[in-house]
Amino acid sequence: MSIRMPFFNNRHEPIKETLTEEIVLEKVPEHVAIIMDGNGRWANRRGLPRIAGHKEGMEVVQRIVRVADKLKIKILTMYAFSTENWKRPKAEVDYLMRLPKMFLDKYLPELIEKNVKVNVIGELSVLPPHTLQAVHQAMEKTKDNTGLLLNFALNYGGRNEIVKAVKQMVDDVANGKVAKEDITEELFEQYLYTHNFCDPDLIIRTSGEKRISNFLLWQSAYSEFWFTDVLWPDFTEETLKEALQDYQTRIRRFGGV
Ligand code: V07
Repeated sequence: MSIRMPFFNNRHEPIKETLTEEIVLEKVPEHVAIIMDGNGRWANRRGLPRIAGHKEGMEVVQRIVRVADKLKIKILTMYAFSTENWKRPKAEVDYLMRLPKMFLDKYLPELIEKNVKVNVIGELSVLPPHTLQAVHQAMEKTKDNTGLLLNFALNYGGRNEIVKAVKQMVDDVANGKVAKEDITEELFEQYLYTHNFCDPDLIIRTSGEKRISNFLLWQSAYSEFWFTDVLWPDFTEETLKEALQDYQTRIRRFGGV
């Protein structure tokens, strides 16, 4: 028998008119990854500076963490900052680099209370020290938590990740730790940031763009994709459930029949 959950709006009232379908809890994807696009556009439309969109986007992250926790999603990976984002105006980059600490100052106690484990993937060595410190502290404080794995991609690029893995593997071949004959897909994966977790089952991208944009390139080989025109700051529990419902209607074949 399967447990079903009705849809709720932001006021926790069941939604009757628009969404009558339900979510089968046993078929909720284990790993959901999200490209949180459209924060700047959201702000522009309101005549606000772009950073106001990023701030609102940060609030939405926590709202979606609560839903993911409730639905027993195991891993939630959020694309917070790409290796391309350094090209943005310096003031915007400076603001973005303060968001991890802002988020953690505000929400780390709640994450700890919810048994959430915080993790960060990406090229972290070049981040400002204040950003690194906040992130390291959160990872340390939640390292033994066994609930939702909340994974932020920070200064992450898929090609960069693969090149980094290749270099490390070449080193290991040179120093005799690995024999060329032993290189397989399974071994290669051990060199990626994501070596501890399963590939994303579902990748969501907001704001109308339908591209992967250097996110989880290796890991998305068999992922389902779901795109929406909804801008990230407008993304709600209902939007996530719409994505999950669509996911549950798809037959996943992993290339077989
Ligand atoms: C950022 C808010 C979400 C929309 C996308 C861009 C702006 C949360 C974090 C974060 C990162 C690491 C961490 C805890 C929180 C974050 C950046 C941007 C750079 F350990 N939101 N958010 N980091 N945005």
